[in-house]
Amino acid sequence: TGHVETKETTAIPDEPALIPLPAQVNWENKVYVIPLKNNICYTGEAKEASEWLKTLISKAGFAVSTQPSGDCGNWKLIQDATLKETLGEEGYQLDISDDGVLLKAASNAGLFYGIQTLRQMFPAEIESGGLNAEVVLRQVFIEDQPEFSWRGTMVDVARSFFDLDYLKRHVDRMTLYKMNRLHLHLTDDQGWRIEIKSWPKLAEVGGKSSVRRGRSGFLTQEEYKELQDYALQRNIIIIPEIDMPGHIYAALMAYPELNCEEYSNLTPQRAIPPAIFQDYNVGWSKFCLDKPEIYEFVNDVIGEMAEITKGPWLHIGGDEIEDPRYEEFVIKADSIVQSYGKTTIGWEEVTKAQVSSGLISQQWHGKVESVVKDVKVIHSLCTGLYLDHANVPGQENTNNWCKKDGVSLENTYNFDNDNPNLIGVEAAVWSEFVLTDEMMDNRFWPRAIAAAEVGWTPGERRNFNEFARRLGKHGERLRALDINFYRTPDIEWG
Ligand code: TNX
Repeated sequence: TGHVETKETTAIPDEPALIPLPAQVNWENKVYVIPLKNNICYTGEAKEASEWLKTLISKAGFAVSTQPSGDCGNWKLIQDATLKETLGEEGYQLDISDDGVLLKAASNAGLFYGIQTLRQMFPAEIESGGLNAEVVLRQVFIEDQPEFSWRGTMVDVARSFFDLDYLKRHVDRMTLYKMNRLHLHLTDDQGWRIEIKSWPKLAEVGGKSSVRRGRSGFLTQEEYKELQDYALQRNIIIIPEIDMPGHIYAALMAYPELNCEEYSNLTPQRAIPPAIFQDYNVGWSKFCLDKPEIYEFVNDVIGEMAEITKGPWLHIGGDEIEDPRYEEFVIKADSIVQSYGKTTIGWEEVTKAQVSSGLISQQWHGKVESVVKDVKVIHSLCTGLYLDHANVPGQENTNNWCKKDGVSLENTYNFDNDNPNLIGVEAAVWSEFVLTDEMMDNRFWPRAIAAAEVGWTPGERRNFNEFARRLGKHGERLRALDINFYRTPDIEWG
């Protein structure tokens, strides 16, 4: 490598712009100069973390070896479950001193997050490959853990399809900001995006359609599992959503017997069957809830999704539908989910029904008063977290029903939700108008970074202007990662 040994006087670098801001940070006016040869020593289950760290350090051009021992090395990784008491499930402690770097956590997740913090202390060029410059780390003591356990994004792959490659890239981007949940909106009127072996026409027929100008396709179960494992290695759990009993036309098109009437009466276009639905209206399609076959369908589909899903949650949708049998449906679907050992998530409407108390409600307009006491809540309120809305007033190809002027970076950042049952935040992008990878990037980034900080950093430490200053310094890194992020005007992008 082209590294040179330390000069006598090394300038102290500025405080790195860390996002999310750690719970507690003390910077020292000293540096640690990374030597040409490095040794990572690890204990407990930190082997995996040692590999992530090795990748990071070697990307910066240094030689690195790893060794399972607690008592050597200039980089020490300590995994110790008893640290859970002080650092929590996902927290970490990072100490950079004259002796080198010491990172401790109760879990692999905590170590992974500590490594993401370190990653942000390295020059942005490491994101695009090689780097050949002296790297000095500013000495620091950090003790950090997230305020919320749920720090997610939702990608609507149903209206317009986003494939395995894109979703892996999306996972990579989430890791840099310590996000840990990826919700896939897999089904809707315009398309069905996951292979179901017991009902093969769902993907065969429903996978071929999309919203107008959008992309079609579906994930095979093998691809879904590949994405899931890729995400899990990075501490991100996939939550699959099968939206029922409304938003279901793609399934009705594939299996007309799930309808009450001929679908020619059902599509807003009054098209001749089997027409595909490419339009934007919501809240018009539904299962025929009088038919017992519906529950065979639900049982089969939920059963297959439960089988291929490693995370504890299945999302049943449940949004935007009126039907006298709606509540009965939701209660039955919830118990089917539970019969497969999973926990149900639904859009907030599901809490109109007397569902199980363990269910998690995802709030999007905050209008439904739950009939279940103390139901846990994920915050996705459209006023701050519907990122299919415009970045600035007038941006093309955006939804605007929730906020005419769009959802600004500041709207995403300055949310306050003092609901004691809140478990976290999820930034959602619906894809009626989001038709390409570049457009999806532009909607998520940088607003999802604001959501990530809201989910992680304690409320009293958050300040929009100060966040905006740090965010600007991430411009170079986002470019190095080839993310087509929206260049928010008032940010000084470095
Ligand atoms: C509402 S919010 C929807 C989606 C649309 C979105 C467009 C919710 C649970 N459902 O079906 O895509 O608005 O912004």
